[in-house]
Amino acid sequence: MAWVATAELVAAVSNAGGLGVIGAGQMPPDVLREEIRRTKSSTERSFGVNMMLLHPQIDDLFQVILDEGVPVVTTGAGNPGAYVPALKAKGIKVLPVVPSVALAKRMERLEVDGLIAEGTESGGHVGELTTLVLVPQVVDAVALPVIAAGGIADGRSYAAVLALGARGVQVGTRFLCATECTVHENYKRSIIEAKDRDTVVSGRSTGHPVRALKNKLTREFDRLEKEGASAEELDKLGTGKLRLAARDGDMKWGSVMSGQCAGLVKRIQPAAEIIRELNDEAEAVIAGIRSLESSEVAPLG
Ligand code: TUI
Repeated sequence: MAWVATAELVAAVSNAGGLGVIGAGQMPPDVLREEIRRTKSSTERSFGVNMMLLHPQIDDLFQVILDEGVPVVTTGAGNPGAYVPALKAKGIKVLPVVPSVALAKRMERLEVDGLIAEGTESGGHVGELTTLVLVPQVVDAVALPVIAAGGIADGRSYAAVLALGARGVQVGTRFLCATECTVHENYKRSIIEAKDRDTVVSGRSTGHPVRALKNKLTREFDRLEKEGASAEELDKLGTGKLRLAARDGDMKWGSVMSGQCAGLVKRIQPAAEIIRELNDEAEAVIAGIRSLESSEVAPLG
């Protein structure tokens, strides 16, 4: 997300063996150009940029991507069909986020390189289906590699989505609490203190539902939605609110976007340590399941 996945975090993730992804979100084009350049100066490794397709200057942002020669582009909050040919012509790998099988199939016809199947557990802009049901249906529907997203914060959920057929994971909320993540410390503390039911989805009536930690802003959203406020009014209330939370640390009126897995995030730690823990835990979980097969309590006999 913009103001969250900035060059510092992206370079740290890529340097630790992951694929760091800059969140272009609501960034102006010149700020995105600067983030890409800052990332390139901090890592020799591959990295990506996530393009939020509702951005009012989305054409200009894609021009920045083409000019700067980014290795990987992921897209969110819409259908990136119009931009895929130009990206592919430049040799840029394209991985759209899909919330449904229908969009997954449409993307496969455009010959994208892979898909990110993102369940509604995730933070920010969300679809309807859970990761548990979305990932296997997308895996069955396409021949592309599928990355799972939404609700993945530890080695158990990582192993679980591998079982569903995913080839990798996209992790958001846990990296909010990476040492290198530049969000305000209030944001990190709110994630660490969050419990299982502390997120809510606002703005369903606008067509752009967003999951965030419950606060005064989400309650005001609820109130206005119940009163039948227009999509314009609601969009206006949401504008600039992620920045307010991430940069200014306003946990009351900022949009503290977070996945439902915030309750699993316990501490601030370096990105490299998060990646190591995820890998080690997933391996241990998979080994544990294998050992169950030969034990007396094997569920399948
Ligand atoms: O995009 C995200 N997460 C985000 S975007 C964001 S900033 C924002 N600003 C204003 C309004 C809303 C959000 C914060 N977090 N995740 C990827 C994602 N994409 N989740 C769901 C989708 C999605 C939804 C519908 C992708 C495609 C889609 O297609 C509809 C269609 O055209 O078929």
